[in-house]
Amino acid sequence: MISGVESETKSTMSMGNIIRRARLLLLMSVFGSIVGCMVKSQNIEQVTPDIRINQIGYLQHAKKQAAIVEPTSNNFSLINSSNEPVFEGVLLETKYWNKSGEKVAIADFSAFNESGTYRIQCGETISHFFEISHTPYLELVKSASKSYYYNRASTSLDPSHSGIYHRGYAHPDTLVYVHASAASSSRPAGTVISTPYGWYDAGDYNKYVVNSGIATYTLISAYQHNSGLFDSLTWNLPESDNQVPDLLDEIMWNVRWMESMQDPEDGGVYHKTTSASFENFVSPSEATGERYVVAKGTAATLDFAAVLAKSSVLFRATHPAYAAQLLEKAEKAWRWASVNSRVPFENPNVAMAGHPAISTGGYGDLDFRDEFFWASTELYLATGRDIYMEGITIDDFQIFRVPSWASVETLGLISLSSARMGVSEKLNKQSSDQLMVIADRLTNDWRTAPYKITLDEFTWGSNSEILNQGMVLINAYRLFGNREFYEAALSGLDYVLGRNATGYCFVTGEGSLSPQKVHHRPSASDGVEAPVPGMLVGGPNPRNVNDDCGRQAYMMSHPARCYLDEECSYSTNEVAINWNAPLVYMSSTLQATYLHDFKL
Ligand code: 9MR
Ligand code: 9MR
Repeated sequence: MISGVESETKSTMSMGNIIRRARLLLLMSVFGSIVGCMVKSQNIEQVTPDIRINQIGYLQHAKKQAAIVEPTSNNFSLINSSNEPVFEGVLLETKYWNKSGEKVAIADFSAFNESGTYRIQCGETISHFFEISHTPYLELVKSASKSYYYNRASTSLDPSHSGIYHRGYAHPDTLVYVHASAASSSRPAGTVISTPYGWYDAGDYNKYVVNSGIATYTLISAYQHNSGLFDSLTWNLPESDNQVPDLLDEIMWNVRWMESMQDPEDGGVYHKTTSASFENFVSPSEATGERYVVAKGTAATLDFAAVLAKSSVLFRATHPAYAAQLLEKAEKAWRWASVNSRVPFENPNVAMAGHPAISTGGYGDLDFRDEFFWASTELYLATGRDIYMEGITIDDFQIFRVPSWASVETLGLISLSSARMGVSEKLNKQSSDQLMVIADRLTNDWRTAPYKITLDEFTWGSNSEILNQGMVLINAYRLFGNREFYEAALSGLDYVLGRNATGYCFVTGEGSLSPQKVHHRPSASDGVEAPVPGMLVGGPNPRNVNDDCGRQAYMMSHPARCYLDEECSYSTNEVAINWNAPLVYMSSTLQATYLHDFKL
């Protein structure tokens, strides 16, 4: 048994894994000597990546499933850390998944609910170790949340809060030019403004309002839906001693930046703070290209309005004066958007008035109905003013979509359906029913899928898609109490943590096989082999691989396996704030809901 563990090379193991593994070996040797006389499992040949497990672990009294690829036996067993079988099961029907080109069978061990460290054996193969406990996701909640600290702009990271990931001061963003595309009479092209703080968007060093919108909303919701959990957690931030929960400190860091993106004169919001083009793979403090705010747009302005309105509700009780300012800014943004209701964003791709062309991320969108709906709901919930109700017409949407940066109407739906006060019974019911429609559809897909997951299409950031599906499902569970909604949501977490067609746990520093060469400039330039921990990579995405590592590098014929752990692979191996946010949301909500509803 131990030889299987040792066969894994150190170079594929992150620091966290090494420490965890060392602890486990110690535990096993102590435990092993006590129960050494018990019967041992026989014929275990090889640790296989083909038993796809949630590599972090499972909740003791919830659904527990692994996926076994091309199983060589119809039976499986659960083996404890003393190498004894503790549970035997029969695999569910083997199904072929055309998205991965694999035959897969589910091993369901939900009936086994004793805490401990286990592996799954099938035929002569065995999986890596995983945990079964009441709290397998607590550490994940913290590391996924802390990733935002590591991506902060306008700061240094000192070793006492960042350990080996410390870095020098970078991106003050106090000298930012109003780009010609954003010029107005009170702020002509070249005006210097200050837009400090915020998080780097992803593997790049730019800050985009649209993407900050959904990311910040999702973190705020994580807090609002699980405040008890977050009030008890801390992850060593510089602000950890200030009596404010760490997640709220982190959210404030970004909201401060968002505030600075509004033109105080007219209320319009610039699309992004950016360098003219993507910087090289250098450390933050070496990425010193001039910074600009670029063109105002309807999507950025409405997303800003939604997030600031929601933040004002969040901070109303503890920071009333600040909350009032946020609401004023949100309403002012709304007024700008009401007049400028169709201003799309597009990169200014030619030099203008002595300013360079801009080629960084687009986050462009042409349809603003969803942004209007979202902003109206948040403004209505924050103010109670009927004028915002006029924009709330649930019937306008034929279909509410799983949220993404470009599709935000369902964020409003979640806010409306979870509001305890200030929403009419009719609106509350209408919005809950719409969530139920999406949840039913996802649950149907989940029931029949070979991997028992809700994802079947792989677009850029597919890992966030399955987690955003989960966010809808868990909210439907919160409203209707249908246990299958919880289980389908949980399968999304299982998926990103390893029960998927690549065998990767897609969160850096977690699990037995996790991404090492992420497309993340700070990780690439810090001289530390392991990437910054707690980051979710984009995941399989067959559509956009052309320009990065070349098509031939990918398994193009199998979308669900079209993933590459290489630095060049921004189409599959980048990280982003809007992808990590649903990881924070899901890990915290699934964990807290479990402790509240299922723990016996
Ligand atoms: O590093 C950039 C990444 O953050 C973006 O998501 C991606 C797509 O817009 O672009 C990356 O930058 C690449 C650029 O588009 C083309 N030249 C190589 C750059 C770094 O790999
Ligand atoms: O997540 C974005 C994806 O939906 C788009 O298809 C893609 C190309 O425009 O851009 C992605 O966002 C990137 C952004 O433009 C720049 N920072 C990195 C983001 C993640 O790759």
